[in-house]
Amino acid sequence: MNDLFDAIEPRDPSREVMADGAILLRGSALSFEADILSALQAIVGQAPFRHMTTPGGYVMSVAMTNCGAAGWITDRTGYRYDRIDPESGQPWPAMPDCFLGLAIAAAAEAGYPHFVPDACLINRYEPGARLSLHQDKNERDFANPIVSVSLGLPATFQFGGLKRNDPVRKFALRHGDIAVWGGRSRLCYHGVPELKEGEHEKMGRMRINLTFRSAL
Ligand code: MD3
Ligand code: FE
Repeated sequence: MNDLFDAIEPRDPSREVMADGAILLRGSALSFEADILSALQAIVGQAPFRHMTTPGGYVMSVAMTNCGAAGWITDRTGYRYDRIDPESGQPWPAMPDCFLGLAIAAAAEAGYPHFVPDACLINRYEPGARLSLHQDKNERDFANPIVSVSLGLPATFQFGGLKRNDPVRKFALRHGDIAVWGGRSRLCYHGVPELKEGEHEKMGRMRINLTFRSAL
């Protein structure tokens, strides 16, 4: 059936199916690079990157900020979405139109035509930073996918199953790659092992990942 489909409509080489519901669109953000980077600069001016503390008392090696109606936060009391940035006491910066348009277009391309994000978590990795294996389950409705945009240094991404001990597969995520995680992949465990040392021509010594969510 897949072969028949490919014969009619040849597979787009920039599109990879990672798992049921998980689609990788290689380089899809590259044509919006300049708009994304200037929007990012404005967001970080209002809501700077910070290292949050987990409920267990660990300071995360990944620095984070948010834009949109809600932002993901963690502190000693737990993980949650909040409309207010706890550092400023103000609402998170608005979601820029170029972020919103990119996320909606990528989700539609991956087969989720109704996705409208209300939150964008922005992760900054410097060499050595890592995100241990976890599930994203603070969002209200898991029928909505998550869209991620990778910028800067390349990272290995670990993609597991519905149980923490399920085997993981590894994918390289590079500058400009967009991935959409929905359906049967939505609650899969995933993580990013220590970022390797390097220097990216546009982003310098870091990796930034935008994850668009329908949280509220
Ligand atoms: C698979 N971020 O912010 S993006 C996160 O590269 C997060 O910063 C990683 O995991 C990063 O929660 C990975 C890819 C990603 C995001 C969400 C997912 C993969 C996902 C949700 C479900 C399954
Ligand atoms: Fe995650």
